[in-house]
Amino acid sequence: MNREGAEVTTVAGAESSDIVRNLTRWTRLLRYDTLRMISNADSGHPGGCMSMAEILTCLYFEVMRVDPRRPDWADRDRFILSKGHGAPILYAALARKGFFPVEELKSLRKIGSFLHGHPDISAPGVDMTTGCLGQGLSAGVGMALAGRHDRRDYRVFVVIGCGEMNEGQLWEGAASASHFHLDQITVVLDYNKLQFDGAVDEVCAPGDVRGRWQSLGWNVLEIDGHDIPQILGSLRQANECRGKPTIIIAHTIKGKGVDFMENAFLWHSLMDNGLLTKYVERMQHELNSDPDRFYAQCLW
Ligand SMILES: Cc1ncc(C[n+]2csc(CCOP(=O)(O)OP(=O)(O)O)c2C)c(N)n1
Ligand SMILES: [Mg+2]
Repeated sequence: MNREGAEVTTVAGAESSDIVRNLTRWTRLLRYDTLRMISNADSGHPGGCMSMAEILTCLYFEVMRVDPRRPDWADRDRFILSKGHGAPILYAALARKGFFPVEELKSLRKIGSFLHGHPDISAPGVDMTTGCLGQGLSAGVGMALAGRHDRRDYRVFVVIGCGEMNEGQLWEGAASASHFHLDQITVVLDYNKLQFDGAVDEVCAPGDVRGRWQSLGWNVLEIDGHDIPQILGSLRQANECRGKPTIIIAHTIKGKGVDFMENAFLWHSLMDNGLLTKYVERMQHELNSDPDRFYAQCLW
């Protein structure tokens, strides 16, 4: 049973293939929304959005307890996109979940829009303003301590990037989450091995990533971050872990799903909008001609 009294679905088994198929569809749509938004805004960070598409889909469409009609609901699970430059795919997930109309996605980075280049709490469903790397986990620790104080059972999910591990404040948050036994915190590391201007190992090597978190007392899980059953399984394991926070080291590919973007660090930011716009048009055409009418009804 889950916290709302409903039967918990298991990762393996007949019914789970429906769940996986459904989540795969949402992931594809979020990728489309994100690329379209960035192409429309002529600005943004596509590579790091593509690498966490499956992770965000699983969180918003299967795991997190949220209610789009009540974005300020006190018992909602909290989500912090600590790698705030990945905002477009968070906005796509929030819009598709129903926090605001999908039409709003057109306003990314436009004057007057609440869809800023980096997440801001003025957007419905955004729990924390981010963009300055390294701060999200500290904010998550505060939220988890507040939940404990108020005797609420919400969970706190934080997505961090691998270049973000260069930020000292991240490790202050990691140490305090463990010190206070905040088992309601789950961090997902989008470990795509690239950051802004090259490979993380060349810019400033993070060292033994698993060992660093373990040494601070964290429960450490390691998965393929594009494998939906593995993501679901690890998130459920994290929810069941008691006495310590969990980090899921999700091995991913920057730019995943877009041939010219995969593992190309220059696509951290928008490299060539002509190329991206053509790709989005092709993607739109493919989704439109998909036998699954689901996509045709969702395009914008
Ligand atoms: C404190 C701070 N320093 C520098 C930046 C500029 N910056 C934006 S994204 C980025 C690279 C982040 O790499 P990573 O965490 O691996 O993100 P991903 O590969 O998932 O996009 C940098 C250095 C920033 N946003 N905040
Ligand atoms: Mg990275």
